[in-house]
Amino acid sequence: MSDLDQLKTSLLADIAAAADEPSIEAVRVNALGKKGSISELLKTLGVMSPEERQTRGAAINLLKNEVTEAITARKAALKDQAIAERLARETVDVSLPVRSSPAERGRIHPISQIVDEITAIFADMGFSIAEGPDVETDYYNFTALNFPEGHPAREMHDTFFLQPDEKGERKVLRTHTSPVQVRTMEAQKPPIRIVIPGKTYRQDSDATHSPMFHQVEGLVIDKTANVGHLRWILEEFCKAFFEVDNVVMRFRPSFFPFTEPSFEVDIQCDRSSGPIVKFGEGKDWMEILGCGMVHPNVLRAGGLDPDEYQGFAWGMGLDRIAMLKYGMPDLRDFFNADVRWMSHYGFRPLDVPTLFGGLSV
Ligand code: 2U9
Repeated sequence: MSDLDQLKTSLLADIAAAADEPSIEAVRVNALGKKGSISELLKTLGVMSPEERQTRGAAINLLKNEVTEAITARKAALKDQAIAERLARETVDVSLPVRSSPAERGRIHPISQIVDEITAIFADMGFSIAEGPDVETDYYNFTALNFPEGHPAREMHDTFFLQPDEKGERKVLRTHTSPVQVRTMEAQKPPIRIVIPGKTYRQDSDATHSPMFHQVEGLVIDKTANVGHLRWILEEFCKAFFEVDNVVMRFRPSFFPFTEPSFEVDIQCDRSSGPIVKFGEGKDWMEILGCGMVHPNVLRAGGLDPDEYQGFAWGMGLDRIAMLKYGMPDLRDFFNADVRWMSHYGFRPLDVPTLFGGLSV
């Protein structure tokens, strides 16, 4: 057997034995690469006599073509084999449920949803949103709101007090969002039309009370604001919020230090069918908020002359309203950070409440 035949036999055996794409590439480099066995033979063509080149040169070229063809064919076969193996390995179970992305699984907390709904309603009536600090001075939380020093109304609020600071001043966690209205009156000239959603704090804890809870309050101040305007605004609010065409409201006289006269407002409803109360129908009454004309002392504390300006304000607890509207039985679940509760009661982030698109979809 000639040396060329021997080489051919050995290379064809290597080609047949190559079991994967990297192995066949190694065989190619050994034979046809820069220093490969066939490439070395081709280099000898230059020093051959013309006769020798015709016979041995032709034989070397033939060997090169045969080996190249064999490598190409084996490469293609190994590539097909690799694809077939990968397809067999990477099976996809199309019957599995589609895994939703975190953005789709995320939920808006019912309290945030209620705040968005209420601010959408009041923004539509021309109100702005105002905010203020959770840690307040005794002055803004009580004194400016006409709570006299040592008055029992201060005790009623079950206040959380902070340690006194270096000046001996004892700050509080605000017991209502009303300090924000006083701060706004000081900073802004009437007409004022604001709503204030926010966290509030009182020492109280059971199935319907949490030490941290949420309120939305509202304030209107100008030269002619009166109880008729207040009533219309609250009626429009209730119709939009409870998504009904009509509400029947009842104003009962009440007492708050910061308003005079003061009222508690009930709306007619139907409580006969379980935890979700129906509004705009029925024979029951439910208290939903308090309101009144701003007390002259409070106007003065805000830097306004009660002989020139007057106004009205209202306040409501959001947590109870959220429980009523969406049928959640226990307030404590609101703050347990349980994702199962959130995926049941939460709202989709892209379903932003608007008056034209619907508040709660
Ligand atoms: C200023 C003047 C007046 C806000 C008001 C109420 C009536 C009220 C309660 C409802 C349930 C608080 O969460 S709750 O316990 N609030 O009944 N709030 S009038 O009156 C103000 C506020 C600020 C300067």
